Amino acid sequence: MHLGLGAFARAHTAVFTEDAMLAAGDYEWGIIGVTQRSDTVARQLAPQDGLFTVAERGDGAAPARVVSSIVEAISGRDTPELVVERIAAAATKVVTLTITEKGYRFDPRTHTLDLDDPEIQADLAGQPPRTAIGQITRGLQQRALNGAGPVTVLSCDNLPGNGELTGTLVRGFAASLPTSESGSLLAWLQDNVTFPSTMVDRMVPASTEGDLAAVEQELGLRDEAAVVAEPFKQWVIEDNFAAGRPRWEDAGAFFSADVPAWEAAKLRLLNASHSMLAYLGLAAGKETISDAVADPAFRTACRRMMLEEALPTIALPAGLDGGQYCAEVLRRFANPALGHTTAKVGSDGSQKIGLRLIPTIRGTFDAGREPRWAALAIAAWMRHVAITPAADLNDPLAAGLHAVLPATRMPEDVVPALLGFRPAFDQDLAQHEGFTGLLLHWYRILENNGPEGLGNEINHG
Ligand code: CS2
Repeated sequence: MHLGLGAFARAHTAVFTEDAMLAAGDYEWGIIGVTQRSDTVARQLAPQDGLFTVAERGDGAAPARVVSSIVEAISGRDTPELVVERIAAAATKVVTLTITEKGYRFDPRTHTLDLDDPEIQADLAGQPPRTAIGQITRGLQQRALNGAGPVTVLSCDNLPGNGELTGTLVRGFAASLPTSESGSLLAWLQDNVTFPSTMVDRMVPASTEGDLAAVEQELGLRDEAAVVAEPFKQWVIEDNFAAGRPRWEDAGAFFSADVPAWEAAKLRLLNASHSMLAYLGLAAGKETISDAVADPAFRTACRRMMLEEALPTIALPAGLDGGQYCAEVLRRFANPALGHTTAKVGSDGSQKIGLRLIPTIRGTFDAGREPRWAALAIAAWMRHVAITPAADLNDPLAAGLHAVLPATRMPEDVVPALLGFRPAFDQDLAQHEGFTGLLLHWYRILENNGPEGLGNEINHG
């Protein structure tokens, strides 16, 4: 099963799974894909028997290929009962997830299930479950009743300790059910379900009409569900499976006991600088990440954030060369054929900045230095929030963010107001004078000096 059948899952999970089957000659596997918020992909894949194209873009791109590992595509929104039934089926051995940060419905400060979320409450009250955590837990509950045996739940989202977090959320849901149900379910989960952590990496933009037309040219077939992706892909997985799995290692996945370190490195180097380039790019009217990283000043800011602030505050996993990794990240961002938009990477900022940038900011302050560059990324996000009308801000917390914004939009008002937005910033950081000072410095430059002035300030910083 795969929950969250977006472009990323098709270009990553589905490709690794097909490659594993091909390499191992083990064709016993197939993916039941579940779309979460809309049924578009399920509708696109159904008449194509689940087949879709992956077209690589950039240096070293392989020819377009048709991927056949998805055997069924269903809409979690329209047929939640079917999702529960499939998770509960004995044939299901692994449930993978790419539901994005906001799909987990967790409280970012406590890393526990957000029991105030109305959809979680409705799922707990017994409606056909609409949230991913509700679907998984109800599916596991049914699985226990069916006696369908152990299963692995494998989060593939950009979250630190994604396996442990998913386990906590599922157990949190189970524990909030009536006691007549929760006790036995919690015991069953303990004995039958594992939640390994993973680090996933591949840049996969949303497919455009132009991408579909190019694929049609290449294949001679119209594919409504085609995806484009960079040639690079990586998957690091903790080997803790309850009930068998495809031999993903034969497809190039790497099994490691050190997934948290891989995940921290990826989040704080790649994803943090991705977000930084997105908000700097948006401020300067640049449409894509490759346009943003082509700006020498933005590239400098990004590189210095990684090398001077993020790297010194991360414990790298064995085998990862930090300097090389950063250079490789910048090279991948520069891929002009990918068309990864700053708007897309800049979406859901409230869910991302805390995971990607705040650990670097804390670590740098703790080491007695100023996180100048990471603060620039946060200031650029703040300004993006402040100048984008709430209705256009692509963020699940857009209304809440706009509710705290002052009417004046003066930097000295906006910065403290957004720092007071508790889902994003803890109180100690919000009251940190040094941090406020850095944010105000950059915010004023963004506001008053324009992209050129910003460039000058970066170059002289
Ligand atoms: C990006 C990621 O949209 C975003 O926030 O930073 O989706 C990024 O492209 C992937 O994590 C790359 O593996």
